[in-house]
Amino acid sequence: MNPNPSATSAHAMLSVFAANGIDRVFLVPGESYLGILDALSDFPQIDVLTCRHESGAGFMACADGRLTHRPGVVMVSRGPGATNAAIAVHTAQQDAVPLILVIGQIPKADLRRQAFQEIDYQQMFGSIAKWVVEVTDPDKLAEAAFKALRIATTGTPGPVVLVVPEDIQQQPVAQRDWQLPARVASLPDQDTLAKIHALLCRAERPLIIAGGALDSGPGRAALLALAERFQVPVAVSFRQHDLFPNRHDLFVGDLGLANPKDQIAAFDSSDLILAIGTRLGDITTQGYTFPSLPKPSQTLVHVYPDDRAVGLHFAPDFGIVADPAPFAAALAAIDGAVVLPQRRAWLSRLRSIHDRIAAWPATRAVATDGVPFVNVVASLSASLPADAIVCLDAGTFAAPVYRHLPLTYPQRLMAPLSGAMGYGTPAAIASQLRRTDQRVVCLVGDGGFMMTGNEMIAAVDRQLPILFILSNNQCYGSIRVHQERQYPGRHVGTSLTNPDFVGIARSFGIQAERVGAVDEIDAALARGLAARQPYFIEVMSSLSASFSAPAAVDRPGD
Ligand SMILES: Cc1ncc(C[n+]2csc(CCOP(=O)(O)OP(=O)(O)O)c2C)c(N)n1
Repeated sequence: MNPNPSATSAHAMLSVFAANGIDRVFLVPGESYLGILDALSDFPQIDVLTCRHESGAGFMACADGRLTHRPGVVMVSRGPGATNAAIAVHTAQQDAVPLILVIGQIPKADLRRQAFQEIDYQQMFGSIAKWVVEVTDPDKLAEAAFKALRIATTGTPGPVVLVVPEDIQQQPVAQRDWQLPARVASLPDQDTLAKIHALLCRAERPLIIAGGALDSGPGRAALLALAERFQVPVAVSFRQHDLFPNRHDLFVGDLGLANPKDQIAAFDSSDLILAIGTRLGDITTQGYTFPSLPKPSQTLVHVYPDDRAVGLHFAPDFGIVADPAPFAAALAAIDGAVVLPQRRAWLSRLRSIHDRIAAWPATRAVATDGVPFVNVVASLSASLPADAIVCLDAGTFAAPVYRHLPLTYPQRLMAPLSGAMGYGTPAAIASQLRRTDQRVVCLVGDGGFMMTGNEMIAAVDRQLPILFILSNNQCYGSIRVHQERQYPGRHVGTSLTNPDFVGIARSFGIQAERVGAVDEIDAALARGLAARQPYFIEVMSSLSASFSAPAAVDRPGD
């Protein structure tokens, strides 16, 4: 019993969270953090979503952090709970989204005795978390929570692990006010801005690579203004399709897992790259080959709010540690934009490559082994609500979404940069909880659904009108595609025996139907999109269709 609930260390921690905008936590309970759980009952302003697996809870927190730019908070028990949650720490790190993983720990006196369910989390998460802190003084718990918020959201956003031994959670402590300071935008000096402006005016073949740090209202607006002002083509970084309107004349594609060689060669023939808000990481740079290492052949301006990311792989001519949105806005606002006539030919070259890639392949084609999933994506594209949030799991079913489904914000793409299976369903739950007025559509494979599909029950519990579309090809299809390319005819470990997915959805209390032929797709989607409650469509997908992707696809879409 806690005689003074307003004055325990757990309350102090939650007060810091609440004071800094945390209004939801995702958790699987555990005996190692009963004190924190108990304190949560004194914080009605914090919504508690109880999950079925820590990976599901963690993915939800990743998606929530991505949408709000505040840390998604996931709470788990020690040992088994923490190990289950590890995938979220990795995903938050790869995706650059703010996350706080709160772990209950064994009692302080038993630390490092290899006690029951003990883990040294510094060792476990040290290489993927931005900060791991084990708090052993109850007085310091609120301070640690404050620093966790700060570290998770600054520089390159990412995961922080906050470990709290069970016996320091309900200790009496003084309550202090830990309020994050308002963010002050960092901008380059006027002289540097003027130089970059001059570069832009002189460039014949400029290219903007826009990255996730532009994911905000001001970020999108500034990017659009800058691109239009100077008529600069825009490519978005890995899985950041919704940063720039995909039907805009200046949109020339995304940098992902399946860019054809001629497109990358064309991008690389640019004479100026403005890499704004991107880390210029592995996939965006096509395995660190575009632009060329270490000194790109064109002028490179790299703008990112973290000095550890700017110029990390590529030596830029201008490496600028600054907030990308005000940077782009300031650049667009300078008087005297010059647009050289040569830009027209440059743009049309990039656009024609993009148009070729984005064109829908022969849809309505019928494979003999099921429905080519590209047909489902094509129909979805035609009927996609203007505010749709498309949540994707990992798998080959997702390839047509990345290539062919044009999005315009507020339409959003929620797909893990980590390529983690199991992300889609929990991301859909978190997205619909956060964006109650938008339409959430979740696309998931039979493999990924069996990892975290149980979290779908939250859609029933909270009456979330999510449309779930499951691609059932009875296979870990993406891996089968890799196998066929590297070890033709040998299929160890990729065939799946599946349950009755429609039956599962119905047993959850969800309306469900099965699509077994191409001509059933449109009507099923119409019913699903019209539903005001969760709706589930199982598509009996063709596996063979995954092998006949357009020639431009070099790698399947994990
Ligand atoms: C957690 C996790 N485990 C394994 C993988 C490797 N992997 C990538 S895609 C894939 C198969 C996905 O299968 P499914 O969900 O059925 O979709 P499909 O590729 O068949 O469309 C696997 C196993 C991964 N990305 N994430």
